[in-house]
Amino acid sequence: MKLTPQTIAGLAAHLESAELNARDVTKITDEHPEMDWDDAYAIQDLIRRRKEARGQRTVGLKAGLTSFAKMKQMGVDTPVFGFVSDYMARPEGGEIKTSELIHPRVEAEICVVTKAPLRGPGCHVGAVLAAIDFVVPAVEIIDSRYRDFKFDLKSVIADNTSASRFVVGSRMRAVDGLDLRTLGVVLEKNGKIVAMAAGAAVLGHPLTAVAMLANHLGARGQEIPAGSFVMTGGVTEAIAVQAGDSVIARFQDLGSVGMRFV
Ligand code: 0L1
Ligand code: MG
Repeated sequence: MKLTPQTIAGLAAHLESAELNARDVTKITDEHPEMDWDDAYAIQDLIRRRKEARGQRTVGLKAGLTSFAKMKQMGVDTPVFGFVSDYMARPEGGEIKTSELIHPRVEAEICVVTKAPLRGPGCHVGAVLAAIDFVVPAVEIIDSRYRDFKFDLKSVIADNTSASRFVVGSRMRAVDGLDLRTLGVVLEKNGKIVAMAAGAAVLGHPLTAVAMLANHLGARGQEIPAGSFVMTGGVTEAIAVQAGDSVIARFQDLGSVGMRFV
């Protein structure tokens, strides 16, 4: 690691304050070009501990930048991992207040809930399939704290991978009845189709993202615990939204997930 514990604590406070006050900031590697990957995840871990110390529960794990469309959109080639907290959840069909956000974007995601722990190294799609309790659809609302979504990978990892809000659909399905690679997703904004893809857009198979997460955590002596909600990443590029917009993501076999931005 290249940053001191004091600098890491200062950057965690800086980024979390930007999130909670809906205020954008410049990417932190501008001031700290020496920051390495461990520093980036240490800042994210500290943001998580700050939230948990205030009583906010961590209710899920997320993989981001996993689809080819998103990697192209953001000009990167590696997935990133983060977490979601209880206060970020919004009900299906509910309202999302844009005054609490900086420049939200939506992405449709295939998600899973596990029934057995997953630990790398060596975790693969087969192990993930065996550990899945059920599959659910969701829409993630990302909101980079960085001005104009301009960042590099280390800065975005520190910023908890732009996690902001999420809406989970109400239909859960057993994984053995689904082909997650060919499962189609259509994303509509204000009644118009704005993006579409199949599950294979996420790293060839969305569960590859879960295996990569388990391997990432395993390298740090951690695991995906049984009962975890895991978001595998947007199947399409993220779509900008503003107050007045309605969004609905239609998932083949999994139902739809809708919300309004106010
Ligand atoms: O969930 C995601 O794919 C977001 C990853 C962070 C990059 C971004 O803000 O687009
Ligand atoms: Mg996402």
